[in-house]
Amino acid sequence: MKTSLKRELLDHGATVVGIAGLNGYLSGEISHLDRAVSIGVDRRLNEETLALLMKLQKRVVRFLKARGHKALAIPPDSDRRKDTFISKLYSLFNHKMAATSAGLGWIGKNGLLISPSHGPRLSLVTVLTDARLRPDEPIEHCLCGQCVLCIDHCPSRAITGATWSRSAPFVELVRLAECRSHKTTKRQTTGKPNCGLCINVCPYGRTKGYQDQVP
Ligand code: B12
Ligand code: SF4
Ligand code: SF4
Repeated sequence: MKTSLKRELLDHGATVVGIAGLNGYLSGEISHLDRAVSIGVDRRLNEETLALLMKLQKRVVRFLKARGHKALAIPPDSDRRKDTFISKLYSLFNHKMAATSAGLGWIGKNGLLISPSHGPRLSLVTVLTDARLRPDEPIEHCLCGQCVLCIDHCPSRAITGATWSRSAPFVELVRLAECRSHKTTKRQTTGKPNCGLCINVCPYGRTKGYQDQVP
């Protein structure tokens, strides 16, 4: 079942797919759905990408429900969905946590999921399920090494330089208030809310010429 689900998603636009085992890590309301299908696409999170991610989620939900399992799709822009009863559950879940647990990458110094092949350039989405899919191997440690490019380039000096590991996942990596306020100022001055310099400078997953900067 796992192989055919992954194949179907990769054939329809997913860049990477992993299965996470989240037993013991979920809040009570969703703890019965302790497997996660974590999906990444190598595109920035714009309207088109949101549509693709949600189409992929629908495929997963159809696939699992047709085999008698429960499935809960957490939308990619979970913080912007506040209109339905089910949306109360979204804030209980974090796509990066599913992705590290599914072996798709680690959390970099920039606070983002870093995939060895695509760096921080993946937009993520998750479907939780009770199907007994065999989990992939989680990633345990940050592989940023001595690199400090994102720290040096962050315009709001929001990146602290701390290092993530699965055993200490909630260290303060990014001072989110600083990041958020930089983006608000940017929206006021340029009309565009996003910054993403910490994505652009990361050597992981950059096109050739930049590969030799990988620490
Ligand atoms: C809210 C939010 C923001 C807020 C942050 C506020 C906050 N308190 O987190 C703001 C507006 C600042 C923001 C900014 C950005 N965001 Co944002 N954001 C989110 C959102 C909606 C929720 C994040 C969340 O739950 N945070 C709660 C805190 C507690 O978790 P965290 O620190 O983020 O992550 C920790 C856990 O994952 C933990 N962890 C990891 N593995 C494991 C394993 C286990 C077992 C455990 C227990 C924990 C654990 O370690 C992480 C680091 O401490 C997610 C979508 C989602 N539902 O996941 C997108 C998301 C995280 N954002 C994303 C992006 C792209 C951005 C921006 C680049 C946007 C931009 N272009 O400017 C910036 C990047 C800033 C940065 N360097 O982090 C992407 C990240 C993709 C990636 N490759 O990582 C996401 C996943 C959206 C998506 N669907 O793709 N964001
Ligand atoms: S999105 Fe911009 S301001 Fe926020 S952490 Fe990344 S580089 Fe810094
Ligand atoms: S720029 Fe360097 S330190 Fe920052 S996330 Fe990428 S590899 Fe890690």
